Amino acid sequence: MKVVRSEKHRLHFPKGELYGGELVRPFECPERWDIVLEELTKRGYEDCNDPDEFDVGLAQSIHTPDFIEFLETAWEQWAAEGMKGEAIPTVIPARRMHSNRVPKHIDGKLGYYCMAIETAITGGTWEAAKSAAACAITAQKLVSAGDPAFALCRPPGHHAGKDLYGGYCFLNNASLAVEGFLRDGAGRVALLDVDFHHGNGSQDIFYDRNDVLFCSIHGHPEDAFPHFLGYSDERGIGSGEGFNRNYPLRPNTEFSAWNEALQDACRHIQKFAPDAIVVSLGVDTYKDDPISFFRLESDDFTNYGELIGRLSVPTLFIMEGGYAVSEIGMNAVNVLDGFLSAWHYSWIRFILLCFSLWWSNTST
Ligand code: 5XA
Ligand code: ZN
Repeated sequence: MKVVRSEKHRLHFPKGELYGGELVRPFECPERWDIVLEELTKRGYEDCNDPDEFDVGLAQSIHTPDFIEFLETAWEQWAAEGMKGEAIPTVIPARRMHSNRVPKHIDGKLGYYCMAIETAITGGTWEAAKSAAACAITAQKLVSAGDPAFALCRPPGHHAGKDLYGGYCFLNNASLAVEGFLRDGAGRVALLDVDFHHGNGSQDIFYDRNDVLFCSIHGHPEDAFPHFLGYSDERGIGSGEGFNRNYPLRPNTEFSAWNEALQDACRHIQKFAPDAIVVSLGVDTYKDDPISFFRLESDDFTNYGELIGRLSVPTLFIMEGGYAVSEIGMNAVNVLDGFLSAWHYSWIRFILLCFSLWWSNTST
């Protein structure tokens, strides 16, 4: 399995995140990336530190052009207004306020495009976001060419909707990869989101589509971020009806219950018969994650990686969340190791089957 990564992620590192009424050091920080890479290197994963250029055309197929332009220019406009700190909105279009008119002033624009204000925009944010998207697409191409791959994306992406940023996300890396597969000839793609948080952005992007099956296992929105999406009755709309599956789970959920949800999602994926699977791989389901409430142990990550590998479908893993920094590498790479053990085993089974068919034909 190849790992695609870019050092440009370091260009995005806000000093502050609004958490518990205080401006704290963001949970989503560059060390997360370093520790995952360290573990990948230790376990011998093949490294590709040279992603292709950001593909703006592909990005425009899932994000609106005005949103992309906003991300590209937000920092400049913020600085031009003489703002001293990092760009964070102060007003959001809430119920009964217009949410369809884009304000001219950057403070209003930030509120218009933002879904959660913990996420600051800085001078390097756009470059970093583009580099994460480029990693996802480069890795997608590797999978299309026949090898499983892991895109070590930072910043993450699954909260970014058609025209929304927040939850540490700007461009939806996993959804871009899905579009990449379809553009390269796939007929159907499954997007499996195992991050602790609901992938509201991915759901938003594919909600009316029947060529993408979206399954997400996450903290119940009554209890967990992003709070306003992720209920089990959100099943898709129009021709997308039935192609969106949410598995909201309650605080302190342990692996056995979590894994039942995953098994159900895998059954639906099997029935859908996708040409490729994109996994939004967040490891904030870990028991000691500081901002989440599931109870998975490190070995559980290996087990569920195996389950995904047993689907025997070309698979791309995209890094999302995970904030127990010391364990993020072990947990993420456990999933990949588990996946690979099942994946290699399924190839051996396939070769043995071909051999036995050949043997029975030649001996009769
Ligand atoms: O998957 N999403 C995250 O890990 C970000 C959650 C941000 C909560 N303020
Ligand atoms: Zn998360």
